[in-house]
Amino acid sequence: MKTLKFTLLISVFALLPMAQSNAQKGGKLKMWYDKPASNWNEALPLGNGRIAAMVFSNPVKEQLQLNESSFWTGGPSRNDNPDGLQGLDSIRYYIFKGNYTRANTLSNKFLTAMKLHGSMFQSIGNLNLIFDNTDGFTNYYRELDLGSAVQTTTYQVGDVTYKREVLASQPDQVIVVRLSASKPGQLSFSANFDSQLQKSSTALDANTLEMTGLSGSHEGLNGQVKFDTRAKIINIGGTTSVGANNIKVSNANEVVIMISIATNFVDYKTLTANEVQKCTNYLAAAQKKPYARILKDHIAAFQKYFNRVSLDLGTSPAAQATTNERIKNFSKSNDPELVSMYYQFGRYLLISSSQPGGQVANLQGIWNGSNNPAWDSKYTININTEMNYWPAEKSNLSEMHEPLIQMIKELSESGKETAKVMYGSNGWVAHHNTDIWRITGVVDFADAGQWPMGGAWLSQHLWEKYLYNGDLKYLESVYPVLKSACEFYKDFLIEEPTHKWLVVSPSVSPENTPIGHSSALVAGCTIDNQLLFDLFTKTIKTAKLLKKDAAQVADFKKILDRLPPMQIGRLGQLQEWLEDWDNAKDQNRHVSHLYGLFPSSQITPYATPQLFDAARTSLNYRGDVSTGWSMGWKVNFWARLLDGNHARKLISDQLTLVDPAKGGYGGGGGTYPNFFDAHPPFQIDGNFGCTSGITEMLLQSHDGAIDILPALPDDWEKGSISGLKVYGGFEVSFAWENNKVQKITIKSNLGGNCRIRVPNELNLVGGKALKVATGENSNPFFEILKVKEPLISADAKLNPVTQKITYLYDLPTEAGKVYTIIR
Ligand code: FUC
Repeated sequence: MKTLKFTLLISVFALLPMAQSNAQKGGKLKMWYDKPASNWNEALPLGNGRIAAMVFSNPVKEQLQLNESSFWTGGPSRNDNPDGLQGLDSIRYYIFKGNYTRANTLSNKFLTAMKLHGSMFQSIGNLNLIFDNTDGFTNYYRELDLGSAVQTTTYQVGDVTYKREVLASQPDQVIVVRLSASKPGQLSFSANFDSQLQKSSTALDANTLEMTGLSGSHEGLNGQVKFDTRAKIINIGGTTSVGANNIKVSNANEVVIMISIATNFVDYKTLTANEVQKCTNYLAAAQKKPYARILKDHIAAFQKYFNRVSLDLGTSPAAQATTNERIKNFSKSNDPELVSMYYQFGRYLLISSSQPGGQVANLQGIWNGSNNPAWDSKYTININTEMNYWPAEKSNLSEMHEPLIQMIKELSESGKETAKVMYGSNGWVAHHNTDIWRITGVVDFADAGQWPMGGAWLSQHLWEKYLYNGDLKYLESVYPVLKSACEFYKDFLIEEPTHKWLVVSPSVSPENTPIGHSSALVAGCTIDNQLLFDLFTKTIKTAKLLKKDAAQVADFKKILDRLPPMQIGRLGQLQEWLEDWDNAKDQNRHVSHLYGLFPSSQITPYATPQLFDAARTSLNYRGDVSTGWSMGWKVNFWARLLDGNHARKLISDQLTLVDPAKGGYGGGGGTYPNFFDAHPPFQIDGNFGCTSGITEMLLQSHDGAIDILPALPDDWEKGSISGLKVYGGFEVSFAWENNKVQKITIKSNLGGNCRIRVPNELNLVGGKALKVATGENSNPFFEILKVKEPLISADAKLNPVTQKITYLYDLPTEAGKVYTIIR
């Protein structure tokens, strides 16, 4: 098929690709490499929230490993153990008797799912482009520009320079590859699809490839998700011809390939969409637009979110090296710009893997090359899924939070039956895992899965979102979910014999067995009590704000009053369990009892100094180096403990290069060459956790004020950040020098008192003095939670909590106005 046209020829040569000069390599927001990816953890991720690609950028063979967010094994399913009620009383009996082993056996028998432990997120397959004329390529360069979400590769063969650009467009719902060369007629390659799950892979015509397939079966549940994927090859110059299951392009000047993917997924209960129709519709619409237009619209849609926040921590000569070298050198060099790029990479990943109306970012976001991924690449909701969304509101990506809010609503539907069938309770419950089918039963085994608190943790996001947007209509839409979560615990909580507190039983402190015990199963562990304190407090607040359910509020209040207080144990630590079982040698990656420190704000330096000190002691025992997500969490912890240097140390631990060839599972987490967090293996939560943690080092708003530079490490003495969001709807930008705040700009979206805490004295612009703050903050979004006084072991030795010198100011604001404060 000949398509050479004079006008198009002109446009091609106007865009002649050039080899990258040294000055063009890298840049503030560009990850770059001087070699093609030799494995998946070197390939670069693109995504539009629904479809995604890992791009390998090999001149000889380009590989785009493709994902679609609804392509999971199995189909609509549930996994409640119907025998739950038969075993519940005995399990509880044995727990209170201290026979945890017996309780564990019974729990596995009566409560753990009988068959289904969650479906797996799978790979669609690959689009492969096998090129002629690539022998002896030179001047190789590839980059991912985080500022535009475009991946580019350039290389030279002889006197011809080749260029590839790849993007995943949100407005046009296609992945687009543009190939060009500095001389006409130089592009010759063959293109094909492959997949382990394919049913067919054919060339429909000389310009269209199609592959269809079906998701895999797992745990006896047949795969029911069908996909259709098509690649449209639009060549300028040259010819195309059809092979067995491929298309051969010869001597083209330029080629644009549009890839469309669709499945039959409608929602977690329904698989009736026509994937072929959807796939062709996306493609037909995209094809009407020239590449330049698709590129422009893609960049605009991406930057609408991405450009809201910019971070500058300074630069250094270390920033000249390739990204993999920089990660390798990080602990030995001064490379603050790698931190700001890593920070923005987290925001880039959230925009690319979680878009309104789409699926929640899973354990690998939306990027998975395996059909049997670690932990099924599903949703672990005893920390990991929540962590994915920690940066959403604060780093001004509120829209990206929506898929999670939707998933919580759906879990509140499916979890109702679980509550009834397994525990005979009202309301809804979810345990420590879920998947695209919104299963809410107990997966794996009791020591990990018997945690009926996944819904309680997720529900915190519903209220948290409100603290940023102040939108009562939104709050009203999620109130039934909060109320129903409380109703579950109202029925499910039982009285523990010693103090007559109300506790959750059976449960576990996520994935941690007290040293010396043979089972993790317990009653009333600290994280459960903290989660319930938050859940009931926030639900009561919501009901009051919405003027609803006064009688229920009174009931909820009684429950709140009977929850256990936090306890400080004999080692001066925050107790992880109801009993003082903590062990100074316990270095488990989960630090669940510190949920109260972060993401919750029950433990703060100003309101609860004893608990603050105990949390710090616990964290010191736990140690620093761990899996990727655990280190990401610890960055947040140390930021909340106002220790910027320790938080900075954890960032350094996290930015330790992990060799992708090593594989396996383990505690030595870090970062792969493509910046993906290594659990290992790849798990995206560590990326998101660290982005949240860096924000927390620079800005916090949970402790009664907007705290600016609460945990600045000594070596970030100069910098600026703009566009962050805090409680009360404020948008905050500021710059600092010599570790002192120079200038703050605050946009008030909701009005109300703006209380700021800063490390040095400041004035309003124009010389007007700021009012020194007194008393409680009148802004209700900054209300400090009043937790019970802790119980403290007689053996505990507490350390003093010394406060840094800070200045506290009040600034009355009006909605829509911007305020500038200077030194
Ligand atoms: C829990 C964690 C693991 C991993 C997995 C997805 O089992 O303990 O470290 O994050 O979830």
